[in-house]
Amino acid sequence: MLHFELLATEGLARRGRLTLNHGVVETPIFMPVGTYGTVKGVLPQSLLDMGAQIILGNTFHLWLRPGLEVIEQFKGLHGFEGWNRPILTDSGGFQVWSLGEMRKISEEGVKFASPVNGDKLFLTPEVSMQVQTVLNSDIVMQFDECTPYEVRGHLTTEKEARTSMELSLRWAGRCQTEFERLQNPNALFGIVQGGMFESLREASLSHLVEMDLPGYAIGGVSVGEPKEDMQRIVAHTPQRLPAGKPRYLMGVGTPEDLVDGVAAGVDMFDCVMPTRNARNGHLFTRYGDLRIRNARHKTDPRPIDESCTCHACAGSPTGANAGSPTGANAGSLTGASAGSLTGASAGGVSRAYLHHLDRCGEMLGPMLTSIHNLHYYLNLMREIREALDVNAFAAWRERFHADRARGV
Ligand code: PRF
Ligand code: ZN
Repeated sequence: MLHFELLATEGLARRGRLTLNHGVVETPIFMPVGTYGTVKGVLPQSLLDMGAQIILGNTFHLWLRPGLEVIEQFKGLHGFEGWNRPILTDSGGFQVWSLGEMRKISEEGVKFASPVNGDKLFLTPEVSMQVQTVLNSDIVMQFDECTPYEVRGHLTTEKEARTSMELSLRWAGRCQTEFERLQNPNALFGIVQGGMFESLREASLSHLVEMDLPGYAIGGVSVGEPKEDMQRIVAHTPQRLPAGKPRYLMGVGTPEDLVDGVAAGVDMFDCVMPTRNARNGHLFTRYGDLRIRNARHKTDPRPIDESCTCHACAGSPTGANAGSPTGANAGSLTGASAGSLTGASAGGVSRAYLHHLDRCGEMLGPMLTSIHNLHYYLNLMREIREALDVNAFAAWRERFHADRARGV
């Protein structure tokens, strides 16, 4: 089941509402990545607090561990991981592709050795649909081949990209047949491939559109190509997909990439960047990026981002501190926090403290920075939705770029 409603548009940008079996998703949306059935280091309650509406899971990883017998016992991924909102699962196509030399692709599917125990496994479009049916994810991705940008130093030729794209199209057909045979009650998305070639992208999408799937993704970008190539494909493809169906740009990207994607007509994004970068001390803020490992933060009493209302910056995801017009948040971080220790809620933490946690390898460090970065991404999308609601996205976008260039 999937229902998509367009609420407003501004240029190619769209404000929409997606209704799935486990709930409603306001678009444009960012989807936190929970590969193994966990958004690394972040409590499900924290995800709700920061406004996450839908999260990702991975067919490939969950098939290997814990395996279908375990997840079946919980009637799917929602019950297993304790998340009763929408979930999207990737098909495994991209993940087996990422195994590099360890796999062998044929018409039938992909043979590979399990990175967990070396078992020989065979992932096919049918198996991917069977696994995703057990996972009971709200959005099921087709099994595809992500066309590489280059292989061993040579750029993928148009002929190679066509062969790969056509294989993905045949696999899309097999996915649709199996998805229907299994009477999966959720929604199957097709994935546009075609490498860096606009003509191939158009051929791919026109075949997928003929299949009349409930939603479409743009795959095969952010695979090591120069930024200009990604921007060229993102500017080309979304607008050519059916207006009445959701559009999902897979595995992208930086905050700037998301804003450009929305401007090009994309509704949904996922990326490991906010969580992976958080674990490496790379933090996103309204005024640019910050490296918490840098020695200059050693004694800095300020929060990561003074305008942020996350658990790490404000102590309260609802912004009870930061929202205060008297600036009580800044005060609480520079010493006035003694008062908050007597109260019921914790205040935010300083850059100095996060720098210290990182230095000591304390697990609270990546937990807090992951919350902050995800909050930043989700809040970015919330601001975009609010701007689109009042036809002010273009103005919002200019301010976004000016703020990001200001520096922290
Ligand atoms: N295909 C699938 N998953 C993906 C991609 C793809 O092309 C990408 C490309 N950026 C990320 N995740 N199935
Ligand atoms: Zn924050």
